[in-house]
Amino acid sequence: MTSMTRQRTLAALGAVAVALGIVLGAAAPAAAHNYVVSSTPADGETLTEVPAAFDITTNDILLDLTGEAAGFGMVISDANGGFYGDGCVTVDGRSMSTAAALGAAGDYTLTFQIVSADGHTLSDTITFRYEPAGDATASPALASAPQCPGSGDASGDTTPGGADTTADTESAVVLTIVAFVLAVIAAVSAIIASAVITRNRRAEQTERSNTESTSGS
Ligand SMILES: [Cu+2]
Repeated sequence: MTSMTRQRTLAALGAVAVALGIVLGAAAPAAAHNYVVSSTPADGETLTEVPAAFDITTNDILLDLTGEAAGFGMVISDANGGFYGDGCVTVDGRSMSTAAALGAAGDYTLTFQIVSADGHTLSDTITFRYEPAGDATASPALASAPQCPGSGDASGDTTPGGADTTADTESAVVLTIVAFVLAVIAAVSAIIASAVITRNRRAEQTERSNTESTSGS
């Protein structure tokens, strides 16, 4: 009977451990940076035609809090410092895209910035070659990186630094909420565990006294 009680206690503690594990396990991926799982073009790829769009897909949801792609950007440049495209990006779930445009054949760089699911801003580059077959129409190079029309906000601050500060604040808020939720779960788990142990101890004592009184009579 005692071993049965112990098993019940262990089962209860196990359930608490599993519940905590699920919560921590769910929180862990959310706290990691997103990473790129695919892109058009792929890093090092040679394009023979201009694709419908340039896009980046990551492993997790992109954090587009304003719905206006704040903190997101894609810049296409050639080896001579010329820029292409309209500077506008669309964020949709795990992906970000921009209308594709390229000039003459040559080496290009796609520089991008995203806001991770955890609120951190990440940027990286993808290099690729463009070797159009036949007489493809080349878009004219722009002297500076294009700004998406209508993307300028009230502060006018679209620099990566500005986006970074906002992202860090958002990240701190998210981490605080996660820490609070974990603390509440830990407290509730401890209360449940101690209640189960106390109850089982009482049951054990009752069983023991019952056994004693039975054998005594
Ligand atoms: Cu991060």
